[in-house]
Amino acid sequence: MSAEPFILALAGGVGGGKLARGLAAVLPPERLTIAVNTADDFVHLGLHISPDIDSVLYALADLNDPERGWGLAGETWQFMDALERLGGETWFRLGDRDLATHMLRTQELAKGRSLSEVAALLARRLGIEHAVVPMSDDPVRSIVDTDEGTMAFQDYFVRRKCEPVFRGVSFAGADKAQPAATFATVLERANAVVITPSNPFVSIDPILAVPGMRDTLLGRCIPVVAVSPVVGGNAVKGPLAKMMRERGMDVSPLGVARHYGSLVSGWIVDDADRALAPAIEALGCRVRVCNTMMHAIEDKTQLAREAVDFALKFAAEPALT
Ligand code: FO1
Repeated sequence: MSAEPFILALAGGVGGGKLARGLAAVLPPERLTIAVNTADDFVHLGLHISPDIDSVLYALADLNDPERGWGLAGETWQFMDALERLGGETWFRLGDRDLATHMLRTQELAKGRSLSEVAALLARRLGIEHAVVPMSDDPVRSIVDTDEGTMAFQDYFVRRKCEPVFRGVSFAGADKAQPAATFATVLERANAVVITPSNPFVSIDPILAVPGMRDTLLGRCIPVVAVSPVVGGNAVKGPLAKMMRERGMDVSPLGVARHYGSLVSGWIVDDADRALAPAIEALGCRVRVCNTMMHAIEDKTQLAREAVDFALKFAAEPALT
């Protein structure tokens, strides 16, 4: 392991942004790249929306709204109110300040720039030095399979508030997508990968569905450390717990570990799930138990330190027999 290890982080929405912020606090730009899910993207009201890219950018710029988990702090909704009055679609909330991001992205894409170039432009303009790269510059879209049939991701996640019974998700366009150039380069250079505590089904699996991603990760034989997005077993609220229950999975770090299989070599689980460590180790993974709840920046930074330290120790120790 080089003295200056290079970390590749895989991130989705809310949980991804929090740990990305922590990683950016402990690693300089030359030692960290964050690859982000784009399968939540969609064109809405004529604007290209990239929710997970924006969640990560806003988190890195300390502009995100911590209560909502998405969009900007101090946001106003005049545009939405005016659109409502005109009978327009307001189920997907676009704040007045957030609108600027979508407008700029849509304009740049219309000029022929790639998602990667737009992400880099926005990062630069927001004063972010760390590299935030889309998983692909080609369109990949999560199509959610439910008891009511298939639906586009934002229709399931936002318009229907995840009410339909979750049956699975496919990734339209993944078979023809290429990893974004920067992502492919970083994948070859990284000394370790950190999978942030994002939704496995709709934030991390789309990244892994990009052709060659999973094989490259496995082939590189580098530590892949993941922070469990589930804490405290069934006590977990929110869409992920419901999705896991509807897939008949244990709503626990063990259930998530089984989902990722041999791709992840090291799990970080919360103190609340310490009792599950042996069962996860029995899958052939190493386990580190610590606080994984991220509220203040100190939590994000401490968890990032744990993840990087765990990944680097890994590389130092012989693989599990
Ligand atoms: N999530 C919601 O639950 N309701 C919304 O109205 C909503 C609007 C929105 C606008 C911009 C953006 O970047 C994200 C937004 N999100 C909203 C979150 C988004 O659906 C999720 O962050 C991801 O797609 C899943 O991680």
